[in-house]
Amino acid sequence: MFDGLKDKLSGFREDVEENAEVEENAEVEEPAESDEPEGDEPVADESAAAESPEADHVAESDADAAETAASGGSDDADDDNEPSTFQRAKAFATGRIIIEEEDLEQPLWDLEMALLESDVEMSVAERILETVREKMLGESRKQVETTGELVESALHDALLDVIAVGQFDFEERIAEADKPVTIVFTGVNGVGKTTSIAKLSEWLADRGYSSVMANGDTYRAGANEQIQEHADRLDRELISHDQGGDPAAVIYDGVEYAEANDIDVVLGDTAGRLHTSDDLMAQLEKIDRVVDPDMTLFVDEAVAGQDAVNRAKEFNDAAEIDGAILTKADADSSGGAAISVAYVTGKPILFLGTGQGYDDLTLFEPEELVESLLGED
Ligand SMILES: Nc1nc2c(ncn2[C@@H]2O[C@H](COP(=O)(O)OP(=O)(O)OP(=O)(O)O)[C@@H](O)[C@H]2O)c(=O)[nH]1
Ligand SMILES: [Mg+2]
Repeated sequence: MFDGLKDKLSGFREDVEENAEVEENAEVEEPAESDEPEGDEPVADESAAAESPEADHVAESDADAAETAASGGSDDADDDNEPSTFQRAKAFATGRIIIEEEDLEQPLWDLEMALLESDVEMSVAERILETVREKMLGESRKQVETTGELVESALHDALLDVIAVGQFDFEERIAEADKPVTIVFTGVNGVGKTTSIAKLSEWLADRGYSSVMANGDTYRAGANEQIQEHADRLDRELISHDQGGDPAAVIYDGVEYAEANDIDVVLGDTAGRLHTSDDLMAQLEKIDRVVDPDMTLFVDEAVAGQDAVNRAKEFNDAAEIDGAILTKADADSSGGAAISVAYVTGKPILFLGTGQGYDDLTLFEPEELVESLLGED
C-alpha cells in the first residue's frame, strides 16, 4: 500500500542528507588525508588541506571565517557557498543542525514533482512543501541530532498537517449518537459503496453494534440481488423496494425498521452517480430532507488518485459529506488520494478499504499512515 509514495519520500530524505553531508565533508578536510596523496591530486590541494582550520579552532566571526577559508587559496574554490564556519560552530554548540535554504532548493523541487507524480493535489503538495521548509529552516523547529531526523520530523509534521484535517473518532461518534444512527453512502459507479456497507456492518458487529442495510440503489438492475447476497452471508436484515422505487423511501423504511427492532445503525446504499447528474443529485437532496441522515459518507477508490480527489470535492460541494471511505487502497501505490482528500474537502477519511474480504476495512489513523509512509520497511 502506497509504496511508490513511500519511496519518493525516502528519496527526499536521502537528497537532503546527501547535500548536508557533502558540505560537512567539504568543510572538515582532515590534514591527515593528504599524507598519502592519491597520485593525480594537484599540489595546490595539499597546501589547502594543510591550511584548513581544525574543528576546535573555530573562527570567531563570519569575517574571520571567510578570511580563513579564502586563505586556503585553492583553485577549486568550492568553499565559496558554504555556510560560515561560525554558523556551524554555533549550531554545534547549541546542538542544532543548520540547513541552508539553498541546500533545500533542489530536494524540495524534486519532492514537489514526486508528490504531484503521486497524484497529490497541487494545493496539498504546496502546503506540504511550505511546512517542510518552515520546519527545517525556521527557528521553531525541534531539537534533533541528525539531518535525517530533522527531515523526518519535518515530513512527519507536514504530512500529518494535511492528512489529519477534520479527523474525528468514528467509533466514539457512533457510541455517543442517539440510535439508530443513519449513514448514507454516496459516490460514483463501481467504487465499492455496496462492498463497504457490508464491511462496515461487519466492523460494527465486531464492536457490538447491530445494523440493518437499506438499499437506496433502486436504479441499477441487479442491485437488490447483489446487496441481498451480502446481507445473507452476514446474516443481516436488508430493506429494499422494487427497482425504480424512491431511494428516500427505502432508507426511511430502514430507519423505521431499526427503531422498531432496536437496531443501532442504518446503512443506506445509493446508486452510483456523477455529481453532474441532476436527477440523481436531486435524489440525494431528497434523502437528506426525508431521512436527515446522521452521516453522509463519500466512497471512492484510492486507485483513482487525482480523480477521486476532484470527485470528493465536487460531491462535498453538491451534497455535503461528513467523511470519506477510500477503497482499493490495497491496489494503490501512489497514495495521492489518501493524502489529499481531507485537506481538499475539509472532511476526514474515516476508513480505508484494503481488499475484497469483509474484514478488509481499516479505520483510518492519520498518525499511523504517516509513520508507515516514513517507516523503514
Ligand atoms: N481490491 C479491492 N476491491 C474492492 C474493494 N472495495 C470494493 N472492491 C471491489 O470493487 C468492485 C465494485 O464494488 P461495489 O461495492 O459493487 O461498488 P459500488 O460502488 O457499490 O458499485 P455501483 O453500485 O455499481 O455503483 C467489487 O468487485 C468489489 O469487490 C477494496 O477495498 N479492495
Ligand atoms: Mg453498489
